[in-house]
Formats: sequence, structure tokens, C-alpha cells
Amino acid sequence: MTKKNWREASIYQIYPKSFNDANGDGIGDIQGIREKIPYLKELGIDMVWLTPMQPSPQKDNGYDVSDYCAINPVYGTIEEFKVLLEELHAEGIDMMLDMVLNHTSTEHHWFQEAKKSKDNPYHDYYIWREGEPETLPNNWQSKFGGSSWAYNDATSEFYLHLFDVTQADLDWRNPKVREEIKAVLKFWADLGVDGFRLDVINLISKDDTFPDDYVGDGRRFYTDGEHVHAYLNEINTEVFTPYGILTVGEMSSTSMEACIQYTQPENKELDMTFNFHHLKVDYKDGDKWQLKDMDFSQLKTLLSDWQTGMQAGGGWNALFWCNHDQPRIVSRYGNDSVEYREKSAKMLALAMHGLQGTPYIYQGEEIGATNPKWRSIDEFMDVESTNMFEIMIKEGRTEAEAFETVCQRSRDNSRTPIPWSSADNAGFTTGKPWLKIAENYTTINVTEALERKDSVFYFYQHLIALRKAEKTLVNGLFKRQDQDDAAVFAYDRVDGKEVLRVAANFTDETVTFEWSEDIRLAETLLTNYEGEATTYQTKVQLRPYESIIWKGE
Ligand code: TEU
Ligand code: CA
Repeated sequence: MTKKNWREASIYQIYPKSFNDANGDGIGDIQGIREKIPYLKELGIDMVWLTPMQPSPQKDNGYDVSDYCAINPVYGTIEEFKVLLEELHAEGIDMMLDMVLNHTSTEHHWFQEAKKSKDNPYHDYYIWREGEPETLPNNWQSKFGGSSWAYNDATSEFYLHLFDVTQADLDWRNPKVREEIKAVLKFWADLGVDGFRLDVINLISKDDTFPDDYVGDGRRFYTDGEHVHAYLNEINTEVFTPYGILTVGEMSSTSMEACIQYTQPENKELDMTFNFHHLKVDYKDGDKWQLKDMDFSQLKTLLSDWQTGMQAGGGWNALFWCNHDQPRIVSRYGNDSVEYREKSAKMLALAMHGLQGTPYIYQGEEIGATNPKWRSIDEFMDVESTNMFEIMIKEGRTEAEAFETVCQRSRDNSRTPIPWSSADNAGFTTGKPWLKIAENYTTINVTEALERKDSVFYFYQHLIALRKAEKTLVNGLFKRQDQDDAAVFAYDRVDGKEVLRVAANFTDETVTFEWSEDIRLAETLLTNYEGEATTYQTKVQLRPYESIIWKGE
């Protein structure tokens, strides 16, 4: 895929640790990915996004990098990496690498030097505040719980860590840091990598007065900060543009205004952004660790606003339900019962892929993978989940309440190994898998999906092909049509005289949906049910989780 047609591309996210293990150590690896290139080709995706495989103590599964320009031996060698890249390119599939540039592992050479003394050449690569051990520099909270400051005895200072204590934030104000970052990006671009996913890249510019936050956890003083656009423009000018690299920024707690600025092509910053607002409508009071039912009306409003807002602003969305940090969407916004799992998985797929933007498919989403059934807190490996379990108990929740919350919210829900077949360990490994395998692998697995033409897999295959066949899916303006209907999300995509209409029933009831204007449903392009839906003039009857895209007039 050359960058010129990236707006009609579909991108597949691989979490290597859980994708496919070729050497039997229970951990996915590069060789394991190579074995599955034919599978990726069959799905029809244009690019794979690989989450970090650089050397790391793995406290945060690779998002704690200790060497930016190498491959963690647990995944393989740089030579194997080069072969993987070559073999993907030979199949017309590009590669996007995850770059974690807001912070390094505290085991990174830079930090190991920096913490030794204030006049160490690497000291100012990180963010330090002088003080006594018992007096925190401010009240900012880590996103993984607790204070975002940790004390370093050797220099009598605190260092900042917005995430785990082993993930020290880099100081992007330091031009040496920016030069190091550009060298890292060029190292991978010189190997022929085609894209970068930039981890929490909107957090790199902090308010350097580091004020206390009296209304929140401090994020308003470092999110979409003052210099972030200048920093992004600098690395775009020196790396992304000269190398023709496709970029997507992961924007934690961002705003639409910021994402428009990040992705307006004339700003030369990024090509597209992930935002998470639509994945917080089941957070009570905005708190991930307070459960509530999904607010359907809010979900549709957010999806719609981000369509019309980004279109009006000339920005570009990355479209997604799932990634390695989110629970499985079919268990969260769909229905993972035997009766409705596949119908609702396809409905969610069409509801998202019908929108304007570049769709991302997270490994397992294409077979309708569900959250596993968790038996004990000891099964969880995710640092965020285990930290938050302890914090919830300390805050007074019972073990049962804290466990249930972790079961529903944990990032491990999407990190269970891919079930390739119903064989032992789901065909993922011949060893002991690093994380439990979802117990439903005997019925939900790739082999089974490939053998059945009405599986979720082939529905995604059709969606990916449709985006290439129907230019209106790429260019069409979004127009909401559901008048906040209690069950249905409906919208048009309009490009001149070309109209596509989407309707998706998010419930297990049969409902009738009526457009409020005189419309024609011409040709059914894709549906998740056998046979045509019942339509009458401007009405359609939608069966449980039925979703359809039509050519319209
Ligand atoms: O995630 C960022 C992150 O954890 C939050 O800002 C995110 O928006 C939130 O969890 C959504 O509910 C990235 C990586 O994807 C994640 O795996 C890493 O743990 C994290 O950064 C730190 O690098
Ligand atoms: Ca392995």
C-alpha cells in the first residue's frame, strides 16, 4: 500500500505476545506472525500494526521500552524482523510499528545514567522535581493508580511517570531528546517500515510549572499540551514526510479541536488519530473502574459528532472498537451469548466500518472473540488491572466487587492468545501460554471461522473489500438519520448523488425503524442476516442485531 491510498485502507492490529507462538515458549513471536501471513492476506487487510517488540522488562508488555533500536529476543531477531517485513511487502501488506515516545522503561540506558547524578549528560532526558521524599511535587495521579512521582535518592529528586513507576516520562523540552527520538524513528524507517502508531503522543508536552490539580488527576496540565503540535511538526518535517510514513496518534483524553489540528494535512503533524470518547459511555462518572450500562444515546452522539466535526475541520479519524487496552466489544456493547454473538459482532463491525475514517481491526475481532471467563484475580497479568484491584480494595470495595470490576474492565480481556483451532492450547502454542486462553476456543477459533462462509471472518472480509469498491464509503459526508432512536443507529454517507445508508439494531428485539425523510433503499450491499430485510417505503423492520448497508437514492 502506498501512502496515497491509505484513506481506503483497513489496518489489522497484532499484539505479538498473544498472536502465534512458533517456538513453543508460550509467547507469540515473529516467526509465528510469518506463519499467518496467508491468513492476513485472506482477510484482505492493507497494513498490520505491530505493538512494541523492542527489548523491555515487560512490566507493561513492551510499552516500557529499554532499547528503541532492537528486537526483544523473546520475539526473535532483527534479521527475522527484516524477513517478516519483506514477506509482508511481497504480499502487498505494509507494516506499522508502535512507538512509545512519551516515556522509557527505567531500565533504559538513558534512565540508568540519568538517575546517577544531576550533571549526568542524560539527567535532563527526564522530568525531575527537587524535594524531600515525604513531600510530593504535586497531586498528579498515575493512570495506573497512585502518585505520578517516584523518589530518586541519588539526586534527592522525584521523577515523573504518568504510567507505571517503571515508565519514566521523557522531557521533550530537551532538544537532545527530540534528536534521539528522530534517530529512533529513522532507524526503523530506514529498514523500510511504512507507518508508526504513536503511543499517548498527546501527553508529551507538560505544563512546566507542574501545578496541583484541584479538580482532577492532573491530566489537564499535560494532555494536548502547549508545545505538542510544534513537536509533532518537527518530527513530521524531518522524518514522516521525507520517508512517506503513515502515522496515527493515540490521543489519551483528547479533544476534537486538538484532533482536527493534529490531522489537518496542511499542519504536517499526523495523518489520523485514535480518540476514546466512544469507549467511555459505560464508565460511571467517567471512571473506568466504576461500572454502568452502555449509554446508547451518548454513544451515537459521540460517534456522530466526531464524524461531522472532523469532516468539517478537515481531520481524519482512526475507526476502532477494540485494541489491546479494551475489553472485547462483542462482550461489552454487543451480546456474546451463543444465540447473538456473531450477529452482534457483525452489526458492530458494520456500524463502525460504515463511518468515514481508516478502520482498525484488532486481532480476534474478526472472528467475534469474546472476553474470557475469569476465575481468580491471580489469572490477570496486566499491571493496570492488578494495581487497580489493590486500590479498589483499599478504597473499601469487597474482593468480589473489585474482582467483578476487573473482569469487565481489564485489558487482559483482549490479550488472551488467538484461538487458531480447537487443538490443545487453541493451536497458539505447544508450550504453556503466557496468559490463559479463552475457554470457548473449542467453538470460537480461526479454523472453524474459515470453514463457514457465514462466519464473522467473511463479514469483515466483505467490509474490507466494500471500502475499496465503494468510494462513497471513503469520501461520503456523514449524515445522522436515527433521530436518537432507542434501538437503532442509522446514518447516510453522501457524496454528490451517491448515497449509502446504514442501519444497525443494537438490541435483541425486532424493531421497526423509519427514516424521517423520503428515501429509497436501492440495493443491499451487505447484511448480517440471510435474505432481504422487510422494507416498506421509508420503513425497515430490523431483526435482533440486524445491520444493513444499502445503496440509496
Ligand atoms: O495506552 C494509553 C492509556 O493507557 C490510556 O491513556 C488509554 O487512553 C486508556 O487506557 C483507555 O481506557 C497506551 C498503550 O496502548 C497502553 O498499552 C500502555 O499501557 C500505555 O499507553 C502506556 O504506554
Ligand atoms: Ca515464542
